Amino acid sequence: MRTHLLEKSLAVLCPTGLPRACWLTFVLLLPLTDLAAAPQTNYDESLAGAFVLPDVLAGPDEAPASSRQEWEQTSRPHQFEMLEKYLYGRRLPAVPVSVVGAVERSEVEFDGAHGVRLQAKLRLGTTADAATTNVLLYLPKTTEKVPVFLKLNFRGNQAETDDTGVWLPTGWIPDDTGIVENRATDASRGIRQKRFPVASMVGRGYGMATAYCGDFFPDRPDGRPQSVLASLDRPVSGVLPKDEPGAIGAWAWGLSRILDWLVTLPEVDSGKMIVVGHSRLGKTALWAGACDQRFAMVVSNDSGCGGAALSRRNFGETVTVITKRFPHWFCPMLADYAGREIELPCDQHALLAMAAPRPLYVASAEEDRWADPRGEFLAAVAAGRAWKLYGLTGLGTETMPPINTPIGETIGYHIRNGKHDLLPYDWTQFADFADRNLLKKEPAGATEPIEPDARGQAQLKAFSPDQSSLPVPPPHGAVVLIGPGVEPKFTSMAGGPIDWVSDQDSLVVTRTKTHANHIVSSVMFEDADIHAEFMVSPQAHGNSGLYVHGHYEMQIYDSFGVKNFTIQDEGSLYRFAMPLVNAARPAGEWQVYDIRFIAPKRNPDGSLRSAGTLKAWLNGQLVQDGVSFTAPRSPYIPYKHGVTDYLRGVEKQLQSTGKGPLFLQDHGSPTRYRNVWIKLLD
Ligand code: GTR
Repeated sequence: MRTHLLEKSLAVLCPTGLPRACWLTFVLLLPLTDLAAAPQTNYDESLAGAFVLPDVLAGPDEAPASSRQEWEQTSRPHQFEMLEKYLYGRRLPAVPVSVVGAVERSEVEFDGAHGVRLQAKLRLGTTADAATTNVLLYLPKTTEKVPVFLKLNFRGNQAETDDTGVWLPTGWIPDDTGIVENRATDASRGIRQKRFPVASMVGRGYGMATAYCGDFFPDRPDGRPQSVLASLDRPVSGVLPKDEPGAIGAWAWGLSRILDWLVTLPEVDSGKMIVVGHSRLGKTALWAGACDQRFAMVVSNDSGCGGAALSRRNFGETVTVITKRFPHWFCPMLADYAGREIELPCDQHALLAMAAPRPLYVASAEEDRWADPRGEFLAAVAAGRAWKLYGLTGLGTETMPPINTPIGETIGYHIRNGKHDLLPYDWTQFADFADRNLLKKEPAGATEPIEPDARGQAQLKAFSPDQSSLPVPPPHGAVVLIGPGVEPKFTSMAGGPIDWVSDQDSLVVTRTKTHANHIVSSVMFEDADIHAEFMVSPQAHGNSGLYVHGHYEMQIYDSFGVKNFTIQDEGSLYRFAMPLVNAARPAGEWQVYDIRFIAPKRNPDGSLRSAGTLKAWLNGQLVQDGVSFTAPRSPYIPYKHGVTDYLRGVEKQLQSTGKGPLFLQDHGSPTRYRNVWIKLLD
């Protein structure tokens, strides 16, 4: 068994594919890193240390489970017990959950899509001092039962959305924007809404539920007396038992109590409830999924130390640091292992293995080194043995994937570019994974047409692009017009090769005096979602633009900070529609447009069938909200100014088929473009 164990760990330690013998020598020659002596946070992969992981399949007699029965009856309970004893404290008992007053139900509209909002105040227990929590739930409008994502939040439900109908919490919340002297005000509405993309998730058929973690345990070292633990008759002061649960135990218990209520709702598919959490609440989601197997899928986002990341790796946050800074999160026993991680009888792969055989998703972020992305990936690799007992493939690889490349079968994983955060990109991957694993269907991209509505019209999914972190990876099915390693899919105005300057992954406008050296996409489309990242130059006002079909120009201009902005500033549909806000960034910074363009439609006799519309986001803000038009709107058009034979042909084709190109405009300024992609909607 020893050899087997060592080999297993080596597989975890050397995912780069070096010959095993070479790693064996390496491991045997290297003394185990003395983590206690590590003076500072280590971010050097070569100093992360070598270690042997405890056998995740081991039962109390150390024999590993060799079947799912042995796992369920012996090894899983043993591994669970160790996680209780050394990390999270004993699982708290269930209590009866009741609704205080009535459930509030309201119809809501987001981005043109209809949904339902439910709010309920839940009483947790029957005693006079029983705690309460406010649950916020959004559901799609459908007669079918829906799967629901449930997550706790950090700043109250009002912070997760700008929906003014959401109840303001009254309890203690850490100070933040709009949270004044630890109390929520209206100004805190929506401060964390990017972490809870209701419109797009509800548009995909998922319910979205949330509650404030502080309802169960205020997140501070002295929060215990105000926590649910008091009403559950647990000690809240003095020397605590070593295996006494802390905030993570209380938060996980809270998730289960919310689940008790959610599964009673007729709109909800009780067998498809997904627990998700970010950071400390990602650790919590994993522990909730371990404690409560009614959660059908478990999602950890950037959960790091004490979450998905292996504690034996000396990289980023350590047990020493976390138990000092956050003594209230874990049970007191964990602090005894500060600097002695190597002696912990279990490691975090055991926490991940608790989700088996259910689908598990682990997400990391490239710049979130504190959470140790590689340690999270390696834990997912090592946990895979539990799924294997069910004949299931976990990640299906031991090689860490490149940035923004989701992988895995029953265990999903991605490492996104950017920082420690929960972003729409992460949510898209969770929903794609849930589509495949829970709903057993191929994911429909967020902008794909969906089923025809009652009038037989194809409806489009709600449009709310992710502009949170640049560059934004092209979604499934997008055609990349400018991108790394891609030959630009543009021609000159004459239909020949372009002369714009290629610089790394970007293209820079080659200026002409006549301002007519535009480039013309070789991809033609009728309706499309268009994504373009650009950087304006201070020269010639940074003037450029995205001419959709050559007739509608989303303006690019050096408009940063302009107060009295006009119909010619950045964000405008040039000389036709004002920007809703000035969202322009300074010259020299990368900016991003996402445009949903629906072309006007004509009958065969040329008469108008339906107007066109355009919706656009600039740098995370909506600048055009469905402006409609029936005829070309740009005063300068490439079919007139600087026209060529090639463009005469393009114009003819546009008239007969409704399909045209995207032009990137030369207006005398060396604007830089990168990561331009287009998703056809026709
Ligand atoms: C950090 C902590 C991490 C992580 C994070 C968060 O300060 O060190 O373990 O949980 O907080 O929850 O945002």
